[in-house]
Amino acid sequence: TPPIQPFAITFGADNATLEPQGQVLTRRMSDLEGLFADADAWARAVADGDPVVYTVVSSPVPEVPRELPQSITTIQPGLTAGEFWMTKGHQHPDPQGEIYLGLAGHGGLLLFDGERAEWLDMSPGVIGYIPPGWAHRSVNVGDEPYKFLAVYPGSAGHDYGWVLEHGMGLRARRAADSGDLDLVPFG
Ligand code: M6P
Ligand code: ZN
Repeated sequence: TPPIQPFAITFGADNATLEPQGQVLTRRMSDLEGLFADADAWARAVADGDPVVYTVVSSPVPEVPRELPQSITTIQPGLTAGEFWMTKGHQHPDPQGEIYLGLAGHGGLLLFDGERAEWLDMSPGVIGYIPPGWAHRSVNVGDEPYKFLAVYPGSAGHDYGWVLEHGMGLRARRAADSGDLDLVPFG
């Protein structure tokens, strides 16, 4: 493939699209097996229409060494047995940093290095920094779609097995009484 030439990205009016655009990834509830605390509630949601939980629209920059790919992720609002809808979460097999920029809605960036968990509140205009070696998951804690731009090294990669094995340290739940965000120990 020819080298990527310099180009500018234009956000769509609703911040949901990139122009020019590369791959679009759609993750449904069935793609999130083993991630929600309540496996029965997850299975019911899969059986009951298997909703789209999030989409990832990438720019044309490929995930190869030395390139700097970008993508916009849109997480739909939703709850599975009180747990806010979220991304799968991953580690970078080649530990490298990444930045997220909040574009719309209200979310959180959950970070876990295997011992410590951190939560960054994400709203439009906020940049969340993911240091090398920290697994990362995004969560929609609002009532509208949560959108963010990600920029990451093309050689970083995605290790999803790490999260299945180690968890993410915390879970983001909606408190039954107040409706507020409740961060609870992973279980
Ligand atoms: C962001 C970036 C992508 C990632 C996506 C969805 O856009 O971090 O690299 O793929 O979020 O997250 P996940 O891969 O954990 O499903
Ligand atoms: Zn990443």
